[in-house]
Amino acid sequence: MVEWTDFERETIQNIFAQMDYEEIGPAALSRCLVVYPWTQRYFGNFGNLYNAAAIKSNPLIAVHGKTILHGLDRAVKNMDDIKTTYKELSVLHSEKLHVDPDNFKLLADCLTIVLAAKLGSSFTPDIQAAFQKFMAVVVNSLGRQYH
Ligand code: HNI
Repeated sequence: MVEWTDFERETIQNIFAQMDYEEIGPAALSRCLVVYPWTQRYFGNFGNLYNAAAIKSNPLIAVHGKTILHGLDRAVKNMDDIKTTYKELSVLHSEKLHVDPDNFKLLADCLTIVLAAKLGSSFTPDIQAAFQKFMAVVVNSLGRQYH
């Protein structure tokens, strides 16, 4: 069971309350597909992923970037039991989508970088620490149903 300080809880709630999902979700997912090109293999039915410009302007990638953030919302609303919250999503990524769980960490890192660029100097080390702790729990929970 993960313990959260008041500061960590407030930080996570604030970050997601202020986040523009339309901007950040697509930016994080497309960055992941560009920086770690092997992650493109799971999106073979998403059309043109030929280069960075194609990925950034791909409407299906944009929609899916938002879907991922809405998926993270569930963890924000259930910070005390992220493991159970993600049980089904973990099974889906493992058994149906066959997504290598190492990729969750790559996406989490891309999201952190996109946020840092967006928030600038207000993304302090303390805030980054809280955010990365949250994403580490998400990544761990999404990887729970793999065997
Ligand atoms: Ni992921 C579908 C959440 C990481 C590949 N993913 C989903 C859905 C949610 C979701 C929510 C929609 C489920 C449904 O339809 O019921 N994914 C998340 C979250 C993370 C994540 C919260 C990590 C933070 N997914 C990843 C990664 C990959 C990935 C890293 C591959 C590199 N996900 C997929 C694919 C689908 C998917 C592929 C199905 C997409 C589709 O529409 O066909």
